Amino acid sequence: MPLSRLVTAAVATSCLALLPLVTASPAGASGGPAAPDRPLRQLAADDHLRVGTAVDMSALADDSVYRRLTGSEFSAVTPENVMKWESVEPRQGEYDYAAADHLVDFARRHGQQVRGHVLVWHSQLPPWLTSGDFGADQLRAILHRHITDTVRHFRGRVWQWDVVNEAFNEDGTLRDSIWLRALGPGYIEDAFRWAHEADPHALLFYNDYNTEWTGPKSDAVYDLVSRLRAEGVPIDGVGFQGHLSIRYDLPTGMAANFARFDRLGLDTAVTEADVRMAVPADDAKSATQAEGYRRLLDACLRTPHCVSFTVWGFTDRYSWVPGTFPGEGAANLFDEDYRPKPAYRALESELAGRARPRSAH
Ligand code: 9MR
Repeated sequence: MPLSRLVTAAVATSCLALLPLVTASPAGASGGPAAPDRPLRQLAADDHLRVGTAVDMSALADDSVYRRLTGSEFSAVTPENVMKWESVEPRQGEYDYAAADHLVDFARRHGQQVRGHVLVWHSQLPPWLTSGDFGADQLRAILHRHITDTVRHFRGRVWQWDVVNEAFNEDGTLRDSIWLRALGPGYIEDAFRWAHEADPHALLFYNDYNTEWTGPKSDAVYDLVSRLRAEGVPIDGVGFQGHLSIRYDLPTGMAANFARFDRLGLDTAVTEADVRMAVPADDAKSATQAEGYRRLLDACLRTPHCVSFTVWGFTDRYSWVPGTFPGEGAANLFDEDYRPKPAYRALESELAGRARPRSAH
């Protein structure tokens, strides 16, 4: 994708009609924002789609408006951080699943599915593991045990697992990581086999970013999952994270890219959608952002077995973006005061305007 072309005002003006229809009171104030007419989860159900959000557990505990919208707007949740290795096994052999269990219980009470995130990743590993000076055999045993214990713990309660996350570089080569270095590329198929043994009913996903469109990275993912399918490795789906920025041209050709994975017999999902911008936001940027969200959802809805569309947080009040991209933010569906943005309205009208039939592989 070309990196430098700036968005044009033409895109911006086309969406100015999508003004927020409801107003919000600040977080925590009694009442909070009026609920939209039909929440996203209801509209998505008509299209046989789960609509999800990543959940920040501190916000869920402390902010009643956040808690209410998490339950009312979404039919799936992903723990933003609390199922990651550094959270569930901060000291070797001492598991702490309390925060993740709390979210899984919340999901059950609200009729939501859970995306388990994440089993094998190069990031957010506990220090005992990264500085442990383990040999290859030991690391293989440690990884096997982590996958087995964690998937067993949530057995029957997690719908989809991100088994392997972000294993590729932008040029399609395998990312250098503790796992690749010690175990070689075979760690990927081992991880899927071990996860399947621990919960044969969970849907097992490969998940990555900048793979929504075709290019060296998504081609590499395609080659990998084609081979895994051909070899009978238990992989069920591919997740496209969907972290976009309006600094670049919005991606095109996403539906065609998703379709080739669908044709392999795999489910697909948008797993971490957000569309960031240089702050402060203005009407033109918000309209471009809305179009970014709309395109991601459109690609999913056009793909027969795209089973869920998850946003990586839903309010600008809590977002990973400003901490990672200084000067950027405002990436979510609701602003910091829980006012729905044009992006929310774009998803709403996209969901309401479709009638996607149920489809099974
Ligand atoms: O949103 C997560 C943030 O709170 C963490 O600090 C960060 C650490 O790497 O991870 C963020 O979530 C990432 C996700 O787990 C994998 N894909 C990219 C996400 C955004 O960085």
